[in-house]
Amino acid sequence: ASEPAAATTTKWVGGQSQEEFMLKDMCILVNEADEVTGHASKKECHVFNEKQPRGLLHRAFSVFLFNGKNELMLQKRASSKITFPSVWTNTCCSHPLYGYEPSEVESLSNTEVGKAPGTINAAIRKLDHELGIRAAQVPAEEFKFQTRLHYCAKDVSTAEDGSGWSWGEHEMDYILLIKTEEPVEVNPNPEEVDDWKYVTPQELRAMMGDKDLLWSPWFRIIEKEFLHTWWENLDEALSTSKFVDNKIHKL
Ligand code: DMA
Ligand code: MN
Repeated sequence: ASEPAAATTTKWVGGQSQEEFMLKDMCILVNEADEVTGHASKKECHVFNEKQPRGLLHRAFSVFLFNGKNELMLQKRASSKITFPSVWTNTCCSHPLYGYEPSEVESLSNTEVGKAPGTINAAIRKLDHELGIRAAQVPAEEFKFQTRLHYCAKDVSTAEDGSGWSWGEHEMDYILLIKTEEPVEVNPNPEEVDDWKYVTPQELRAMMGDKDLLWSPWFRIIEKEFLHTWWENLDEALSTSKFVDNKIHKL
């Protein structure tokens, strides 16, 4: 057994099963105002059962990474993921965790609009772990926080076995945009990612119309409610705070 991959790893770290992450990752519990109330294992947070039919509300982040041509990088989650396997989604999603250096607990910056230091540190760590994107290619100052989404979704693929429990998500999701003018080198971690690709808005709409492809519930919400406004105005969304809000969108 070893510690979860640190932000300094060059590529993915093999031999760490998804089960280990479920027990070791300490997610940040929050209330509906996004105030920290404690922490709990990734497993405890994501179990939906009679005792906690909506799991435990915890902090998360969703990165939308664009290349110099304003194409969005999508990932297809690995079939070995315990929650929401084999679905297409945004570039990278995960949770800010307790016990990491640099700290992942800080919420929105008090001094700078569009900065969310804790989740940005977590995003840099996970872009490396999931996609092998080096920290040097995604510096903290290039990320732009846009808004928070509070949503809950049961993983229906794990709900149909009659056991009375399933996996699910109940999150306070920080949405982060980043554009890299230099092409990023991608080395996907096969324990996390089955496929990835860059798409234009037209290509995304065509993919979402393909009945054979599955999509994460959080990506569907973000795509419907927010994504295209930011994408159509990407340089403005990144360089100004026109689209940033401190609200919590419950959807
Ligand atoms: C959780 O992502 C976060 C969101 C926004 C769904 P995940 O299941 O990919 O987390 P991890 O990468 O830590 O398994
Ligand atoms: Mn989660």
